Amino acid sequence: MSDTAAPDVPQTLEGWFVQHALYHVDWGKVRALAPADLARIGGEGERWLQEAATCGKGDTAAYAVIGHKADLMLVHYREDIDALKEVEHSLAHSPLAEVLLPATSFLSVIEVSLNEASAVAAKKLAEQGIKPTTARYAAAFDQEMSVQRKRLETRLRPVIPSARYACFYPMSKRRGEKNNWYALSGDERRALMRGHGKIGHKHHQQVTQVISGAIGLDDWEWGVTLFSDDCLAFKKLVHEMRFDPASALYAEFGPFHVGIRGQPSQIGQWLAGK
Ligand code: 76R
Repeated sequence: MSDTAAPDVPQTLEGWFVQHALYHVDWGKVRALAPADLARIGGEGERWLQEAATCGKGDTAAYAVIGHKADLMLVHYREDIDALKEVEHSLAHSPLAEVLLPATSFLSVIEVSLNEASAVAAKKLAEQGIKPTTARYAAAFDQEMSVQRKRLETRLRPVIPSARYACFYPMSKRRGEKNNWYALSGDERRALMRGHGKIGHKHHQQVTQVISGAIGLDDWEWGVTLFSDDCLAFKKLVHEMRFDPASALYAEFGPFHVGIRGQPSQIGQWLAGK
């Protein structure tokens, strides 16, 4: 399929499919377990998590979530939706699931916007006098996009950053009567995203962000996952962005979840309250 059909729809590249899966731990049940059963579930939990994290194509990380919205957040990066279903299903059938209750989940796919790159490519082709409706234009445009894909491969299929803390929230762009992101022109959206990127870039030493697109996949339009060794950096970054027009006028936010990264070997101890 050609990438040239609708010039004002931002071009995007997609990488890993992502599931944020949040669970409550049934602590009453955990406390009532015989020590041998607790050890068995902890050991199997470690094995399951280790296997999920080393699946070959993708990654899995576990976070102990602060607060009552959930206790455990699993973040899965996988090649396709089928592989996400597989990891979800294998957990449902593992001993660890005996003490877990589903809280919520979010399905998305890692996305890098080519909004800037595609505008530059379109301009370049226009300057060469290549008309947008021609096959030559489609071929040249697709060629440019495949160059971008190679350049961006490590951002599209990353390993989950090893930072101690993660902050996950879903968001959408506003479609209000007055402020409607989708009614803006491409140039207006690009200008706003440039301002957004500039603010984001000021924080890039402290925070790694992974943006995943969920339009057509889940109830919000994007998943935002921030990773940092300093959880105050989440507050500073998100606070500053609230004043930026891209967020101040056009962003709607879902629930925030903050968690502390745990290694597979820690899950047994964690369940045991250590
Ligand atoms: O791809 C890039 O890194 C270039 C610039 C960029 C884009 C295109 C960028 C930079 N973002 C982009 C797209 Mn972002 N981002 C968010 C949030 O809380 C809020 O107010 C909003 C949630 C944060 C915290 C954040 C951080 N970004 C997007 C999109 C897709 C929109 C679209 O395509 O229409 C969303 C929904 C979104 C939301 N962004 C950055 C950051 C940070 C820290 C950066 C700088 C990255 C760096 O320079 O290393």
